[in-house]
Amino acid sequence: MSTTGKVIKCKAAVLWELNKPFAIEEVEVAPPKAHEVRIKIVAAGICRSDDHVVTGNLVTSLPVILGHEAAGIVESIGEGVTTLKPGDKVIPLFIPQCGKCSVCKHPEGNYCVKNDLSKLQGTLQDGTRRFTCRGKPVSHFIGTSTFSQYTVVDEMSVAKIDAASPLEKVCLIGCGFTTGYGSAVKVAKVTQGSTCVVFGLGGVGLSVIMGCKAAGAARIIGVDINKDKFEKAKEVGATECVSPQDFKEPIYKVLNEMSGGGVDFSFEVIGRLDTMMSALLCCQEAYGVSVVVGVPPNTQNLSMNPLLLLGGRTWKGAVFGGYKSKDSVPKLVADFMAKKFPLDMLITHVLPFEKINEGFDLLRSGKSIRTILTF
Ligand code: COD
Ligand code: ZN
Ligand code: ZN
Repeated sequence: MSTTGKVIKCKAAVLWELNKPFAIEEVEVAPPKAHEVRIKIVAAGICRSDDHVVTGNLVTSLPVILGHEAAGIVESIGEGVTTLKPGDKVIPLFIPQCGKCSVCKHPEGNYCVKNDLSKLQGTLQDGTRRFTCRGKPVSHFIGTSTFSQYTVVDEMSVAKIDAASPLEKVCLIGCGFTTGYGSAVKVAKVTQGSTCVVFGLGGVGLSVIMGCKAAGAARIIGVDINKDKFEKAKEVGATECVSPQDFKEPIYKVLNEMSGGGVDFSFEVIGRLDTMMSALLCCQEAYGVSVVVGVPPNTQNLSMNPLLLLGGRTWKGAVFGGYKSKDSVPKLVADFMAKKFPLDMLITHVLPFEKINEGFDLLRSGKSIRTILTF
């Protein structure tokens, strides 16, 4: 029996209160309106930013269905949808690509003005919600809400991908992998033979390393206070790894010495102000490029001496690896299918969706790189 045009009752992980476990609830998912798509989620990764909502560091209205790194299959489409049809394999996009705004029209910009990351309104583009639980409307999260068996997204927030792609792996292209890899190849534009430093060796940091390697970097130095992270970092391409705790001198000085005067490219993939400054200081003062990938909790500010930039350093940042989402995700999936980069090494745990709280415990204890929930 077709579900097209009908409300679907299914299971979703609902966050009712901050710092509380998710409740697996029966929710009602309304059919897609015009220019919207309803998706059956097949696999979803757990990302640090989801946890930032649970802890209150990212503020959105509750109750909410989190999750933004996933892959699934189109169940039905609303009026006027032209880029997708039922049965298509897809990846939801937490940064949309409307194709019409000044950012979408700019050759380099990817932070489409229709994004909900800067506002966290908790609705789809028309300002309303498609989820209901226990008679109450439930908020969306950055236009995706993938911790649900079914979700509704705007057409500008979903990309069609290769029908042969393994959804339980390519879901990582929906956030973690792309954020890291693009920060190296697209945002920093790492060059052949260069020296790179990556602060933070979580899933995103490892993806930065993969990008540096793909771009032909000669040296890739991993920095982390947890030495358990070094082995995997070397597996994906780090040529050496250091812990700041092993040195008396500040880590930027150690890195300046190691590189003979400053590195070509540095990346902050932790989300801390002190390591953002270390990353800036360790790159060469005349031509070094430092990329901010992590976001610190709350609205912390950094004060810096502008002289640090006057010599010619570049300090930049981007979300989603600077990629225009709807255009780039299908290409990245094709690159994965062509074995241009691995994703398996980022996946440390696979759990049934119902065990989502266990997955978050693994993230918080530092035991997992990425946990994939299967539906
Ligand atoms: N010095 C060195 N290493 C450290 C330090 C420190 N002081 N503190 C922590 N670390 C290490 C940890 O041991 C860990 O290995 C690593 O840093 C961080 O890894 P994870 O696993 O916590 O994080 P990731 O790799 O999953 O993600 C990191 C981000 C910084 C990218 C992420 O948390 C973030 O800030 N995202 C926001 C940016 C964004 O694009 N958001 C959009 C949707 S996600
Ligand atoms: Zn994420
Ligand atoms: Zn746009």
